[in-house]
Amino acid sequence: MKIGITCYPTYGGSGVVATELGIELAQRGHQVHFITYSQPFRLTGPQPNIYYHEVEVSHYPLFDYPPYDLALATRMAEVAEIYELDLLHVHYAIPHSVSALLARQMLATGRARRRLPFVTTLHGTDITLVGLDRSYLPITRFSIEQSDGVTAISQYLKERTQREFDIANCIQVIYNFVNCDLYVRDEKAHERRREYAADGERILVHLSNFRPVKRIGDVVEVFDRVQKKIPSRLLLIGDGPDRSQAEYLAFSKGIHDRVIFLGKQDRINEKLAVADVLLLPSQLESFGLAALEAMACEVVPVATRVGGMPEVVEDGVNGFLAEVGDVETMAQRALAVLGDEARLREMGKRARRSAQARFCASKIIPQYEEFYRAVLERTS
Ligand code: GMT
Repeated sequence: MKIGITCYPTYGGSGVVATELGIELAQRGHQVHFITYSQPFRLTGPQPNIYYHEVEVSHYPLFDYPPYDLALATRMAEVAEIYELDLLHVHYAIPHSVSALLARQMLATGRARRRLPFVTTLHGTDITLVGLDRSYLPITRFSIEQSDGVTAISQYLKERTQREFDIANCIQVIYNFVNCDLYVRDEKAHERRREYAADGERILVHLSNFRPVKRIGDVVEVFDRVQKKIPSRLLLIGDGPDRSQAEYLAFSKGIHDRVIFLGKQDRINEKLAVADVLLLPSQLESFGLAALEAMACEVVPVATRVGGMPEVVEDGVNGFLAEVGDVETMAQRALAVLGDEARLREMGKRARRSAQARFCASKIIPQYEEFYRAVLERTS
């Protein structure tokens, strides 16, 4: 198949999923065309079967708000015509599904007169935050309803979309995935630990885009309680609006020498695999991709019981769940495993087994292929 993929190419879970999906599809022989305003950050080099088409947005002085969605629709239609795409797959409803809808109409009536079905994958904040803003809700609902196929990354998100948007479409849950061959705790990970911590110290990690929904302050609070009892370090991977607040909190608690801000990173698999515990105390997660990536590396997640997290982390089995803001419980759970090597390793192995059994790319990518085939058949 020839598939056009659009996503937010900068830091964020939906862009990660879209890019990793494109890479996996290309490895399986499909031709993948990314249509985005900059190169997706996890697309690090040239790869067979992958093409990248940049969307140029003109900054004419009259445009206080340059119309990106229109430039995107135009580029989608152009790329689809020139490269004879079979379908578009957009990640994050706003504004991508609206642009795809326009592109589909342009091709249906323009000189090309060809069909261009599009699939929308809902990731979370496109529904839970942005989509429920009155100024976006009607058009988001419309573009979801107009999609030729809709998927959601968790059962929670599917149900919430159906409930709050009151839409009639059938939404298929296709869970997020991880490449279990790449995300692995190997011997090299053991050696790399020494870059961050001394022998005998534990490593806790957090990975996100540092937005308020991630509650970075709670990450520092939990770590502060842990490091008082067990010698440990905190690795913070990523960047975003709440980073400086976290830096100041660590400084004011006098633990900044134990907190390592790594910023935006490539090869996340290598960084995660050095850790023992992942902290993900989010206000809301429709899935919690960071938890899954950590679990594949045998890192035990300590997360919040919100959204789709319980579909990924089973409390007390392959990780821990606590209520939002309950930093005491999160610290206690982390201490319980960090202080018991055998329990830590056993739980880490169980976390990996869960990731392998349900969320490996090899299990999930065929579901997308099947979904595309069904859409193409339905719309032919
Ligand atoms: O919250 C983020 O990290 C970004 C956001 C996005 O759409 O880029 O993430 C959402 O999609 C991820 C990938 O499907 C999910 O793993 C996250 O749980 C989800 N975030 C929220 O629901 C807050």
